[in-house]
Amino acid sequence: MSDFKKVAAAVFEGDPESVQSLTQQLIDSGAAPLDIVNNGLLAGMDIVAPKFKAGEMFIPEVMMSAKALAEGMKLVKPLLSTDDSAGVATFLMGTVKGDLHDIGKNLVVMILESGGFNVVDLGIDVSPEKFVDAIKEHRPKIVGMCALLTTTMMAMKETIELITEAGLRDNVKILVGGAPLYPEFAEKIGADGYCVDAVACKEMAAAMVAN
Ligand code: B12
Repeated sequence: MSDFKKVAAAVFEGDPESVQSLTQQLIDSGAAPLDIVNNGLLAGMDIVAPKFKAGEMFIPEVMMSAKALAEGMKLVKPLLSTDDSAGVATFLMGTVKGDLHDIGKNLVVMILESGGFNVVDLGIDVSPEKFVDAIKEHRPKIVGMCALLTTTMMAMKETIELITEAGLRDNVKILVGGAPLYPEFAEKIGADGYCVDAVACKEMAAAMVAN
């Protein structure tokens, strides 16, 4: 089994200690941080997802996998090269109301920070009101919203409507993401963009602040 596959297997098994030591071994052997994320840590979640869907894994086990993945991410985070191309642009991020998924959001935050963004992470289950208050407080250039459930996707629309009602829509660009989303949905709810993954988000956000 390759070293990346061993990390993936340890994530799937929900074994934080093994994820830590195997990730450290990969780092010590000179593996690129993003390869460790994509081919090791996230590859582990790719094993979890279909098993959860098929009812072969249950919530506590998935939570253990998420915890194991987070341990690996902690080691990789400081190694992601940082550049300051985004200047000090603030990116406000949150998982929308009713939604507790944060693995993908946390990854996007990590990659944005490595791209020089000052990220204010509001966490999970963020109400439209909280997004609006945070825009007033932090004056971000970009607001990012994450949803993983088809039932919470509409909270993004609600949030954009409240941002508009508060007179703040012209002050911010809005990016949306999460597994069930697609570009036409982003357009339909009035977002400025959809990104399929964390690296695409960093690139789109950097282009937005450059203009
Ligand atoms: C892990 C997981 C959980 C964990 C979450 C742990 C955590 N801390 O996040 C737990 C066990 C808690 C959980 C709970 C539930 N889950 Co769940 N979960 C998943 C699972 C297996 C993996 C999600 C994940 O982390 N993927 C890995 C990350 C890296 O991918 P990602 O999130 O898509 O993020 C990437 C991109 O989308 C993008 N991106 C993400 N966010 C953003 C934001 C912006 C701004 C941008 C630009 C881009 C971007 O970049 C990321 C990195 O590249 C998915 C299966 C799946 N296929 O997605 C189900 C899944 C999302 N869950 C599902 C369900 C049903 C639930 C529950 C309702 C189960 C239940 N019966 O209680 C609850 C809901 C809880 C709630 N209210 O939110 C369903 C949703 C079905 C649907 N159509 O809505 C799925 C699809 C599983 C399935 N049935 O197939 N879940």
